[in-house]
Amino acid sequence: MVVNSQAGSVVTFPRLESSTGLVMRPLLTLLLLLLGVHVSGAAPARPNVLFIAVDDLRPELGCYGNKVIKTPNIDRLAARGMVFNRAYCQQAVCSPSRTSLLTGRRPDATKVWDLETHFRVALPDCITLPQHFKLNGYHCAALSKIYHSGFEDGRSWNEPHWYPRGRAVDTDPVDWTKQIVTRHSVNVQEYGEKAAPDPADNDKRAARGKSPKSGAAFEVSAKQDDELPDGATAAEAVKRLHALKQKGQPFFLAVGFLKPHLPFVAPKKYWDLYDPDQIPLPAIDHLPKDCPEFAGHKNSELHNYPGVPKENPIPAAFARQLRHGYYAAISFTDHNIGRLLDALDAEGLADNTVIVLWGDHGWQLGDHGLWHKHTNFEIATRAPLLISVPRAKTAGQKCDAPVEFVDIYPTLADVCGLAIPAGLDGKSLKPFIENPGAAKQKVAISQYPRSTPEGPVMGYSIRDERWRCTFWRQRGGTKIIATELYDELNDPAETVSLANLPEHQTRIEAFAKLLPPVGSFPSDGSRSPKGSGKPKPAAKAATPEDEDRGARFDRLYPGKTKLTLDEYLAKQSDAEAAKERFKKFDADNNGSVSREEFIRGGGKNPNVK
Ligand SMILES: [Ca+2]
Repeated sequence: MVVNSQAGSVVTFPRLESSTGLVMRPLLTLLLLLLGVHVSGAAPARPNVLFIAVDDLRPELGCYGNKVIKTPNIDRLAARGMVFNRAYCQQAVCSPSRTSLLTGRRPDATKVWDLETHFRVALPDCITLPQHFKLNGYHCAALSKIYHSGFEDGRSWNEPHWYPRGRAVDTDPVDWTKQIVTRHSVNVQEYGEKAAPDPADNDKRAARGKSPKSGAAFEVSAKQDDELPDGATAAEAVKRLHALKQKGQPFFLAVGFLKPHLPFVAPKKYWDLYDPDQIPLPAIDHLPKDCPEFAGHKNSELHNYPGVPKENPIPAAFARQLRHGYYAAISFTDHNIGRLLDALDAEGLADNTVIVLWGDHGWQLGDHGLWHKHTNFEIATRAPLLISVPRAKTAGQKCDAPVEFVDIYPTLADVCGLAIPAGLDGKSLKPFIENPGAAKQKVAISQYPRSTPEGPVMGYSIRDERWRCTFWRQRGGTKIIATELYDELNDPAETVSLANLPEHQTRIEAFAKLLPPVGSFPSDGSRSPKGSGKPKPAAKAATPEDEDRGARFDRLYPGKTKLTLDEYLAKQSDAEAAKERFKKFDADNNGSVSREEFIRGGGKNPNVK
């Protein structure tokens, strides 16, 4: 239905408050006619959504100006959509970022700042982005990594959440604390024999109570595309698109690709696309001048892969191999994305499908001497965001406004004509899709927790069009223990923090006014979309920080009475800080942490007033 399309409007789909809105449409049309509003043509079907999540992809893409990388398929998606040049995740690590995007709420609302917490602990009745589409009559399905693995959400989908390793994993739609696993026949493994972990070694580790070792950090794979998890996912997605076309119902298909996340495993042909000497090196290989040491980290995620040199910085020759692997893995993913675009064309779905592609956060490839994510720097927080809306007049353009991943939920609802639920933390980007030069008012805010000598802090990093200002604030308090300021125009590599210079104090004060007030974010589900749920039972609304530490120990480490360091780290996202905590907890210094030590060592959480 097109109702007096406004100048510059991209596309207007029927706005339905809920599936019951279908019943209302003839009445609404009659009302509009009586009011003299022009109603033209039959209502087109609501657009489908193809939602593509890429793990650990930084904007190292042709359409973002990289001249070496080969990403022809993502570039052709860019040519039919809007490229958001300054899109920022809310926290540069998988689960907090994905959870925030999929719930439309910041990490301070989801209470997911780590890799151990399900968002339904804090927001039991939250209506997720796909769930909102499901409630509006869409058929919703997920392939491979969408939520962080192990934190799936059965209420989001109409069918089991499929993974390429022989399983579908979901939570029970009624009781989200129950996991449901079903088997299917597509089961591919990542490594070839040489790079795979040694099963005998892992048996020995298991006997000592240690977690299994990973395979190598990279592999030039002898396998064919579809013998690797992402190739199998692309093949499944092509089949699903065909089936969804036959179904004739609007769909929301979420397809996750695991690469370029470590390990960098890609078929040889993608490695062969690059001469490693042509791949650019980081502009700076150490932390910025005048930046606090704890803003960085010790590259633990990378060091956990066998064969990676133990020292920092990573030796140049090995770093070059890793960068080569990252590029190969991106080109492999690009090829898989191309298969989805081809399938949309082949099925005749392209003209009625909104496509969004996002990487869950940025990635450091030795920049600042750092690898992987887990920081508040520009290169870890900035991630690709491409949105293609059929018939958009702005196709192929780029938008420089700072935007946030919490904006994706309201944007997709908006461009598909669904109501935008109350309580979301982001804003629809439709004005920018209609006009990339639209008035910009907002900043993007990312965050990352750290342990410091002065206690736990949350680093809030605020980005406007020119500057990045990061405040490290006490958890649950108001004290700022460190501030960083970067001029992204004149120093895009963030080589020096300007926060100590007197001429920038007024600017820093202005940024400080944008900090989330202490305790401003709700800790329960009270900001769930209106009418979506009942009052929360107190037990489930409690956050892990509110939990009794004994209960937390039992939840995280069921059946255990004491923990080795490896066992402890397996459930902690911030390895460096966690190692320090482990030492602190281990009061009798015997190399293990008992349940009692865990309870005593944690002390009172500063977030609990
Ligand atoms: Ca990730």
